[in-house]
Amino acid sequence: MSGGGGVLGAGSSYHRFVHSAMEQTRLRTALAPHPSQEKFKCIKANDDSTVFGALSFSAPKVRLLRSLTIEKENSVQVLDFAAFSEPEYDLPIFCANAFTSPVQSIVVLDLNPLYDITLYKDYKEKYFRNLMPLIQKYSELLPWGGKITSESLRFFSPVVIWSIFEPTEQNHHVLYSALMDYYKVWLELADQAIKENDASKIAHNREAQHRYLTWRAEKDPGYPLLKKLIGESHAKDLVTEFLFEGVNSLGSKSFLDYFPEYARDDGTVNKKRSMIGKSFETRPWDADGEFIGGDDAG
Ligand code: BLA
Repeated sequence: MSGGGGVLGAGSSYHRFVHSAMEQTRLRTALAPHPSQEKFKCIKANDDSTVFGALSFSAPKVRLLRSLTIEKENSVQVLDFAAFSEPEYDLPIFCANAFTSPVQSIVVLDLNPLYDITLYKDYKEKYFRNLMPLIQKYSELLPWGGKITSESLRFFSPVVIWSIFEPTEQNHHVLYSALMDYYKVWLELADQAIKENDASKIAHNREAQHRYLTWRAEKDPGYPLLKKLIGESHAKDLVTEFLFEGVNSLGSKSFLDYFPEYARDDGTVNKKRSMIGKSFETRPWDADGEFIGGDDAG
């Protein structure tokens, strides 16, 4: 029950996840080190008690598979693990983010859809129709975390696990199991993915991924902590060249091209995370993955 013990439990479960996820990946595909690996393998924090772990690879069909862990003994534990396909595939983005302090763990685990599934029904059919049992399995054990930055919902799927819970061994055991279940599903989808040949569809996939990277590189909730731990310029490098690598190469549109509602009168980006505010007190999808939270926004 003690907070410290819980935090240690969280750290070991994040490392165990990264280790097992890499093992599962190697069983299915050939990983090559990503160019960003060399530069970021030894990130040094401002204080000696914080340890960073960074890994990045590419593989057939996979443009970037990267993992960041941060551990500060008896204080915080962070996991940021993501996988992005090559633009020739419209695969969802594997997204596992967890921030654990002595009092709580904040978790987002999802197969982030490349396309807004309320608009792209066929995309939803293709990927999410069959995945709904995943969320039925976890929605009680890892309950909806309450109000959330409204803009974030656009990047989430109906199987998203958004949860805030006490960092106990037991809860982290469940989280580990969910992380592995979701990652194995992503690996299976990657296995089955068929290469797109239509240039306009490939361009569409590329832009959708770039829009996602642009959002997260600018508005990720982890950024203030990264700045505190390694300083502003290193944090910026980590975000643009490692965590969301591709933001400066996959497309040329700017944050404000994609998200003009953040424009200030002087043409700069509004620093607020959200223009709409937080909403969605309860899970805004039903058991069939239909969005039911529409009226709640705003
Ligand atoms: C909080 N992290 C949050 C919250 C979300 C996310 C939704 C709750 C606050 C909010 O509603 O904005 C995560 N948001 C996401 C993700 C997406 C998104 C994954 O839009 C994807 C599209 N979190 C990390 C890392 C750190 C981290 C790497 O993933 C630290 C290095 C920290 N997250 C962190 C902290 C909070 C948080 C400190 C609580 C403080 C806050 O809300 O700003």
